[in-house]
Amino acid sequence: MTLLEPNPASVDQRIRLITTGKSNDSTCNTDLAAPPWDFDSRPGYGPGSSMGDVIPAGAPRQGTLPAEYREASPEELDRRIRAAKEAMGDRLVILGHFYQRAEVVQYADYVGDSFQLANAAKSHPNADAIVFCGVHFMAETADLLSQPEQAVILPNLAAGCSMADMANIDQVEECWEELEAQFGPLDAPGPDGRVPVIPVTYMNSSAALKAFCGRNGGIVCTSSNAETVLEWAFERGQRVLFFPDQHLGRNTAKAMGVPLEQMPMWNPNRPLGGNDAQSLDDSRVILWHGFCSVHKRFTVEQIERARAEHPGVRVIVHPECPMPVVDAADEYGSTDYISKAIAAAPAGSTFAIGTEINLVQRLAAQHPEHTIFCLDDVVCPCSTMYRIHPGYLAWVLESLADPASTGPDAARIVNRITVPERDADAARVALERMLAARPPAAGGGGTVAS
Ligand code: CIZ
Repeated sequence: MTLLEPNPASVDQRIRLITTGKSNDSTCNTDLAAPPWDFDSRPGYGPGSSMGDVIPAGAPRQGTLPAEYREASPEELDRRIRAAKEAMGDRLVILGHFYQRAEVVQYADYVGDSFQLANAAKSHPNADAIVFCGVHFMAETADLLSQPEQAVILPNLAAGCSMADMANIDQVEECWEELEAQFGPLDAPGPDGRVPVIPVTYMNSSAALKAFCGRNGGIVCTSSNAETVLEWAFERGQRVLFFPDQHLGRNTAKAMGVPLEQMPMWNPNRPLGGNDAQSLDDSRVILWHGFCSVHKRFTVEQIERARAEHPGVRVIVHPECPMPVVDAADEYGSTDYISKAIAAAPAGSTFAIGTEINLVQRLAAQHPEHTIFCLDDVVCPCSTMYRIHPGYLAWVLESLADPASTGPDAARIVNRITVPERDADAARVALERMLAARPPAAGGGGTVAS
């Protein structure tokens, strides 16, 4: 990083230095210096890693943020957020995802990955409201695991997830029908006692897909427990349909010894997903054609450069990165794995990290005893996490703290996320199977075999 001013603590500040010419770094989009409400009325994921992804027609949009929040200074928003938080006391829990901007994370009662945060929500059954500073599927999971009377709030409804949007329920149901035509009844065990296909969805998916898995003998996984979950699935099924992230599915199955030839890709826009009947017959893991645009940015060349410039560097990447990047790294693992690996390292270690830049920059600030940098030197945060801004947080908190908001159904509560009843129970079944397979406490990840 070439800085003409001292290294700022937050990614937002860093982007501002770039756009005002005070840093020689680069960003993938200078619009990131603008507030997200500039994009609320425009279709698309907004600036950042997912800006090239196609947003589905029905994706939730955020209405206009009232002017008093758009026009407030950072100091005024800070005062109002703290006052509303204080007024709510124990009735409120604020959750901040690892990938969230520092300007928002500072108000969070808990900071973690999506599953840790959903569990944090569960551990506060008496709070009236849970404000999830993350993205839509995370708020849905918190709603599934919290009490029915608790309101889960997403400060900006446009904070979706482009990867989660790459598999929708209609496409997955069509795929299931095609697989049924291929393999016969999908709930009928073969001579070995296993059914033809077990559906596995990554946590980063809509509640409708989690419910699909719950109804069809399937399960949810996180990046921390994907291997345990695949083992669970292989005990019960001859093969797995894994959605939406092809990379997590491929990297995990490969580490378990599944040959690449037995992992065909399912493209929902093509008959039989673009496969022939034989390759589906021979398959062990059918990979959905989805990916994360944050992790797609990491390359083998970046790893080679980090090693050339920092001899002895430890390269850790997230399993949502493409396979060649995971193979070239020293280790791979979930956000929790990365955080714990850094915390456990001897002082003076150097880390090149392949995951979202807000987390990398926070880890660098929390661990001045190490040198920690993002593999990608272009500053390009997650587009959808970026949609949460202190202005939205102030708005949702003041709505909650308003005396008119006396319960979850009160008129002043804004941006409540509720999983429809038709999906909630089945989605919980798939989540409970995951918990029974083994809680994701180990952090996931591993060392890349040379
Ligand atoms: O589950 C999460 O929060 C994400 C997005 C990844 C991870 O590794 O924690």
